Amino acid sequence: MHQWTSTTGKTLRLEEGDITQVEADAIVNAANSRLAGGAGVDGAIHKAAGGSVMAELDGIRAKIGKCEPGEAVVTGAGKLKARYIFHAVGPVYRGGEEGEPDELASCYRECLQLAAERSLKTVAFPAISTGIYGYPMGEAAEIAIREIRHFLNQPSSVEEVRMVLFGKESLHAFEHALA
Ligand code: AR6
Repeated sequence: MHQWTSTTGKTLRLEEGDITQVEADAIVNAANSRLAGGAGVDGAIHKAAGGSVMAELDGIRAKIGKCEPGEAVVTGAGKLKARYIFHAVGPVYRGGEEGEPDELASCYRECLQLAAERSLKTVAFPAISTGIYGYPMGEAAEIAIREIRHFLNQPSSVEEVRMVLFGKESLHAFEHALA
């Protein structure tokens, strides 16, 4: 299954792809607490968006210090085909019993809330924490899908959420969780 529709006609869509190429009101980044950039999707997003995004993060860092796991900060999207980037900090997986599921769920909730506060219609997520941070794909997919469905069943401006998955294996794990 690639798509799910809420009772109110809002959709969650799963697709394989590169999130830097996606057109959406907001794109979510899988960042780190220092908001310092890095490898993985974080590196790809900064490279594609250009230096304005890191310059904005420098300002945010100067104000708030670091961003805790489960939280997210907002910047513009530079050269990407989006209005905003939501930089969400996922948990580092340490076995799953040290609060990681709640922190990961919080990333999705926070970003969806940020979208609603800005009256956005479309949001695209990567599979936060499932790369360098080691979260098992199947467990992460269950959490992401549960939180997105719950959110889309409530009234808000958000009409479509896209999970942009890097590779067939991630796509299949999310399809399995959605089914
Ligand atoms: N589009 C969509 N998904 C992608 C892309 C892309 N272009 N590139 C990678 N992925 P990761 P994390 C997938 O490691 O686990 C960074 O250094 C990837 O296959 O990017 O949250 C940060 O600065 C995986 O499924 O993020 C942090 O220090 C998913 O995105 C740390 O890594 C997340 O993998 C965050 O680790």
